[in-house]
Amino acid sequence: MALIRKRRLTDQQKRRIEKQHKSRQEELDTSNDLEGLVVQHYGRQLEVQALTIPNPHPEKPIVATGEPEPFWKPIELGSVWRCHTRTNLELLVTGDKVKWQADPNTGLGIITAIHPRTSLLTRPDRYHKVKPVAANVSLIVIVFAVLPEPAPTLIDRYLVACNDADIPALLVLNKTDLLKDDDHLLKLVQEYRNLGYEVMLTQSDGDLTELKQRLENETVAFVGQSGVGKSSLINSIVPEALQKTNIISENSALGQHTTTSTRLIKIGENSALIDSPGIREFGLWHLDLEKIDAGFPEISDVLGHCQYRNCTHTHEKKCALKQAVEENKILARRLTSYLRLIDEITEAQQKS
Ligand SMILES: Nc1nc2c(ncn2[C@@H]2O[C@H](COP(=O)(O)OP(=O)(O)O)[C@@H](O)[C@H]2O)c(=O)[nH]1
Ligand SMILES: [Mg+2]
Ligand SMILES: [Zn+2]
Repeated sequence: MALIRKRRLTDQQKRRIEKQHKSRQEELDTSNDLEGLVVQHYGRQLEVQALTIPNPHPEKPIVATGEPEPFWKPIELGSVWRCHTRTNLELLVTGDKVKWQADPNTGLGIITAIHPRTSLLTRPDRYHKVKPVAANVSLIVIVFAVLPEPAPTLIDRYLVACNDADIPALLVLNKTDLLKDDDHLLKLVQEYRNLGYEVMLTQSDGDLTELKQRLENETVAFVGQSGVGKSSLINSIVPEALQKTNIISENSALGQHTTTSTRLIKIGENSALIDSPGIREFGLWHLDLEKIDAGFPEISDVLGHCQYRNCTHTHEKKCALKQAVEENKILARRLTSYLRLIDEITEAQQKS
């Protein structure tokens, strides 16, 4: 008995000492690490952009005259490096801010640590596991357009997803060149503004100064139905991004994607755009029932005030939500949206 206890203690001590040793080692190893930004990831392959450079910079090996020049990649600000990660790190994604080390002799880097994330966009993989897609997105631009005619339920759905990801949303009505005077869409714009959402009106080849200013200091993701002009807008804002526009037979229609990578594109000095097929599908993934309520703040305010606790807000005579609609406190359209989303999710849950 005593023996066992003694051995257990020793094991524990050993582990503790090892742990202390390891963390001290890591501290030592990482004290000269560089700061970096993950600008692209394909599965476990990562590309990191150097945000700082070592001081002093490692010196290029000198070779005797006549000898071939060895490989050498200087560590420059903004240079992009293919990197591995330390095995103890969680799965990293585009947008992650990291600590890393560069090896000029190989042109490869190793990521040693990850900085805390301010946000994380995820999506289910084909095995229904949650996969991270992009980190540190600070603004989601929901693009809709005069044509194709927007489905307000879809916009509401995006808003629910943004709220769930805890990322502010900016609504952008694009293709305003196609707006008619007195267009019903202007009413829709006003409705969202009344609900407290930020809405901008744009035309892809028009003056985008206001939008560009709004994107300053943000890491942005553009979402929205196909054909609304996301790629066109992105091309106008960051011509370097070179988005393909208007390819109707885009592979995604067949459930495939031309690329599975998620990349980060700088917009000027302090802003960035993160783009990937996964992000384009943002908001269309499965949502949880309890997240719907939170995405409709004006409805959440009234929920719980119905006569019946299990009120379906449809046929009941004394329903607080329906009453709020009659009193113009809630838009009938928003209640319809809300109930449709609830229905959809309840149905999906019954199936699985
Ligand atoms: N009239 C008009 N057409 C636009 C505008 N922006 C984009 N388009 C057109 O709408 C179509 C779809 O644009 P695209 O950028 O590919 O949309 P995405 O699917 O959201 O990326 C293309 O034919 C564009 O030329 C705009 O502001 N006004
Ligand atoms: Mg596009
Ligand atoms: Zn009710």
